[in-house]
Amino acid sequence: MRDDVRADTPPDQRSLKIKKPKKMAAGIPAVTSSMLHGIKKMGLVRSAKTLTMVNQQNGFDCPGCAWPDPEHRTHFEFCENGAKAVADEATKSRVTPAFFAKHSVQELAEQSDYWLNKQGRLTHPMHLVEGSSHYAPISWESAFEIIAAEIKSMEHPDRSVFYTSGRTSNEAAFLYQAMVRSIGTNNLPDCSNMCHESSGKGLGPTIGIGKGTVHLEDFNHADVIMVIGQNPGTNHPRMLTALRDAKKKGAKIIHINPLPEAGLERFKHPQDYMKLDFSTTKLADYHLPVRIGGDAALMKGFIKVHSEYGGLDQDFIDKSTEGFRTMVEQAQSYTWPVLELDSGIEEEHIREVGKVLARSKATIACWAMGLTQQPNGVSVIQEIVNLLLMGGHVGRPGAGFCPVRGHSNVQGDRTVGIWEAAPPEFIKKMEEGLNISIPEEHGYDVVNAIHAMRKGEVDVFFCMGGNFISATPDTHATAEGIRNVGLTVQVSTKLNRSHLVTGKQAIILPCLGRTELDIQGDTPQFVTVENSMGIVHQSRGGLQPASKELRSEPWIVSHLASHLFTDSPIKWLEISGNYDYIRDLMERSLFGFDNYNERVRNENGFLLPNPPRDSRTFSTPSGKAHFTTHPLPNLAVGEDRYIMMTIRSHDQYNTTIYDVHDRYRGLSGNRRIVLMNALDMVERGWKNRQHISITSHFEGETRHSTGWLVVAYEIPRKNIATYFPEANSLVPLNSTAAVSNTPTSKWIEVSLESDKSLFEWR
Ligand SMILES: Nc1nc2c(c(=O)[nH]1)N[C@H]1C(S)=C(S)[C@@H](COP(=O)(O)OP(=O)(O)OC[C@H]3O[C@@H](n4cnc5c(=O)[nH]c(N)nc54)[C@H](O)[C@@H]3O)O[C@H]1N2
Ligand SMILES: Nc1nc2c(c(=O)[nH]1)N[C@H]1C(S)=C(S)[C@@H](COP(=O)(O)OP(=O)(O)OC[C@H]3O[C@@H](n4cnc5c(=O)[nH]c(N)nc54)[C@H](O)[C@@H]3O)O[C@H]1N2
Ligand SMILES: [Mo]
Repeated sequence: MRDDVRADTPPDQRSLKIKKPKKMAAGIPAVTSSMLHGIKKMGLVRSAKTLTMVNQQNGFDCPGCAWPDPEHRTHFEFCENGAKAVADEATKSRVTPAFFAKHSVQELAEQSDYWLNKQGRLTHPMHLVEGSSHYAPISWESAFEIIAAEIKSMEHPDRSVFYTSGRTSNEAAFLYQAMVRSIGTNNLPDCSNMCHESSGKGLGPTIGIGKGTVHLEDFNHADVIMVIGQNPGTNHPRMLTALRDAKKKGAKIIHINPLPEAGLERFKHPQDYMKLDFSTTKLADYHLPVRIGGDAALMKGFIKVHSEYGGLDQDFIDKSTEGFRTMVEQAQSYTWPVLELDSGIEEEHIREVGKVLARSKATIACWAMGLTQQPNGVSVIQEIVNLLLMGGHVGRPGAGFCPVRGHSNVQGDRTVGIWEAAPPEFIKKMEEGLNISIPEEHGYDVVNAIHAMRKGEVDVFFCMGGNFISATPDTHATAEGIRNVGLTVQVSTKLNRSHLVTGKQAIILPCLGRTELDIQGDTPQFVTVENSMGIVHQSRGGLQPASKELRSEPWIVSHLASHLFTDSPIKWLEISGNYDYIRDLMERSLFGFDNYNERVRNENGFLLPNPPRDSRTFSTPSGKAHFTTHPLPNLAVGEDRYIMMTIRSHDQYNTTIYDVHDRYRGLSGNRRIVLMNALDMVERGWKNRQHISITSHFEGETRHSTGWLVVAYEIPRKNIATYFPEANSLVPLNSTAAVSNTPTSKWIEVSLESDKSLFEWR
C-alpha cells in the first residue's frame, strides 16, 4: 500500500550507487559543487551576485547554519552547503496559483520531498477550503480575516498553537511572540524543542546560562577541541576552517562519533586551492567510534583518569563549584569492563585520550545532535560539564562549551521570546515592555503540541516557517493530530509536506526569504540575527523578491495582529513600517538589548552578556557552577534488536532535500537506505542492496516501515543509521529525552526483517 503521508523515492535497487566514503571534505569539488548548484538554480549572473553578498557586512546572514563569521570577512566566507541553501531560496522556479490549479493536494502528497522542494518559490497566499481538493488563491486581507475570526471564536487562547522554525529574524520572532502572548497563551513550540533543547536544559542549571561560552577567537587559543556527536563537514562546513586554523596553532582534535565523518578525517580549504597550497590537513588526531548512546560511559572514563593524569584545577573547584566529590566518587565506582562495554571503546584508548584531556591547558567541547537527541541528552551534556569543570575549562581563553546550533537564528529566536517555558523574570520584563499581561502557565513544546492536537484540543495551528509534519517524530501519529485541527496556517518560502497534510482548512502565506530586499514604506529594512556564539548582527537582503505578492514576516505578524486586537498597547502597523521601532520595543522588553539600534549598527554587531565567559561567574542560585551526578543510561536491548540513529545526508537541509546524494559518504541515487556493520550483515546473510523492512519498538508498541535497502558501512556493531525525515515514521512520539522532552531521533530500538514484498509498496 502506498503511504499517503510519507511518499518517498521508490526503493529502486538500481538507482543506488555505492562508492568508497570520502576521507576529505571541501576543496575543489566543494567549490564546483556549490557553483553548479547556484548556476543550475539561479542562473549565472544572479548566482555570482548572490554568492558575493553572503555574510558580508552589507549583505545577508547565510541561511545555512548558525556558525559565526570571522571578524574580517572575505568573499569566500560561505561554504558549499551555505551556497546550496542560498541557491535553493534564490531559485528561478515558481509555485504559482496555476500550479495549484493543476495539481490536487492528494497528487502533490504523493510526490517526494525532493520533488516538492524543486518546484520553487511560493508566490501567492493560497487557501484550501474545507472539503476542497485544490488550493485556490486568496487575498492577504481575506486570509487575515479568516485567521483572526478562527482565533477569536476559540473557547480558550490555549486552543491555538504557534510554531517557529529557526530562520525567523529577531524582529519577526519578537513581534510574533508578542502577538501570541497578547492572545493569552504561551503555546510557542519551536524547532529547538527537537534540536538543542537538551543543551539549554543541561547548561542552565550547571553553569547558569543555557548557551555556549566560547568565541570564535577561542579556537585559536585551545589546546584540545572535542567534536562530539556532530558532522561539521556537512552541517557546519565553515567550522572546519576554525578547526584547521586551531590545528595549525597546535591544537589536538578529538572526534567522538560512531561514524568516521569525512570533514574530520581530512580537510582542504577551498581558498587554499586558490593559493595553490595543495596539502590537506588531517583534522582529527583521535577518532573514538563510540556506540550510539555510549558517550556518558566514555565521559565517566575520562573523569576517572582525570586526576590520575594531573588534570584538576583544585583552586577553581574549591572556589567556584559545588558537588565535585560526590560526582567523582560516583564515576570511580564504575568498573572498566562496564565502561568499555557501554562506550564501545577500550580502556587503553580511553586512557590515551583521557591523558591528552587532563594535560590540556584549555579545552573546548563542541557537540550537536548526536548527544541532544539521546534519551539521556541532558545528563550526557552535564557529564561534559563535569569533565570541563574539573580542569577549570570555562571562562578562560581557548576553553569552554560550544553547543553548535542548527538553524541560522534558532538561538536568537529563543533570546527574543520564542520559548514555551520562559522563566518568570523574563515574562515580567516582557509584560512591562509591551504593557500587556501574560499568563504564568507554560505552553506546549513540540511533542505536547502533537498530543494536544491528537486529543482534539487545538483549533488553530500556525507555523512561522519550518515543515512540522516532516520534522516531527511519528509521522503518522502527527498527521492524525494535524488533521484534527480546524485551521492550519503556514508562513513559508517553499512548498513542503506541511502544506499537504493539513487541518480542515489551510492557508499558505508566502514570505520573503533572507536573500531578498525588504522595503517598508520607501525604505529598505534590515533585520538582526544571533549566531551560535551570542553575537547579534544585521542581515540585509539584496535580491528582487520572488513575487510581488510576498510579504516580510514582521509585516505578516503585525497585519494579523491588527486584525486580532482592536485596542492594543502595541502599535502593530506603525512599528512594522520601520524595523527600528520594533528594535526600540525589544530594548524595553528584553534583558541585554540596551541601545539596540545603535549597537547593532556596529560593523560586527555586538555580544550578548555571558557571565561564565565574561567574568567566570555563574548565575545559579548558589552563584557556583555545579557538578552533577548521573547513573549511566541503560543501553541494553534484546538479542535481535539494533539501535538506529536518523541523520542528515550531505545534500539536504533538514526536511529540504537538495538532491538524492550523500557525497562524503559515497552514496547516491536513493535515500531509503540503512547503513549497517558488515559483520552484522554477514550474520544475517545479507549483501549490499538487501531489501528489508524496519520495525521500531517502544513500550510494547511497534511501528513498521517497508522499502529499505541495506548498505555496508563503518559503523559500530548493532548500530544502524537511516536518513531524516524518511525514517521519522519510526520515531515513537513518547520516546523523548528526560527533562528536555526532545524526541530521541538518535536512539530508536528496531528489528530488521528481510522483506521482498516492497514491490507492492511501489
Ligand atoms: N547542510 C546542512 N547543514 C545543516 C543542516 C542540514 O540539514 N544540512 N541542519 C542544521 C540543523 S537544524 C542542525 S541541528 C545541525 C545538525 O548538525 P549535526 O548534529 O552534525 O547533524 P546530524 O546529521 O543529525 O548528525 C549528528 C551526528 O551525530 C552522530 N551521532 C549519532 N548518535 C551519536 C551518539 O550516540 N554519540 C555520538 N558521539 N555521536 C552520535 C552521527 O553519526 C552524526 O555524525 O546542522 C545544521 N546545518
Ligand atoms: N528523525 C529526525 N528528526 C529531526 C531531526 C533529526 O536529526 N532526526 N532533527 C530535528 C532538528 S535538529 C530540527 S532543527 C528540526 C527542523 O525542523 P523545521 O525547522 O520545522 O524544518 P526545516 O526543514 O528546516 O523547514 C524547512 C521549510 O522552512 C521554510 N522556510 C525556509 N526559509 C524560510 C524563511 O526564511 N521564512 C519562513 N517563514 N519559512 C522558511 C520552507 O518552506 C521550507 O520548506 O527537525 C528535527 N527533526
Ligand atoms: Mo536543528
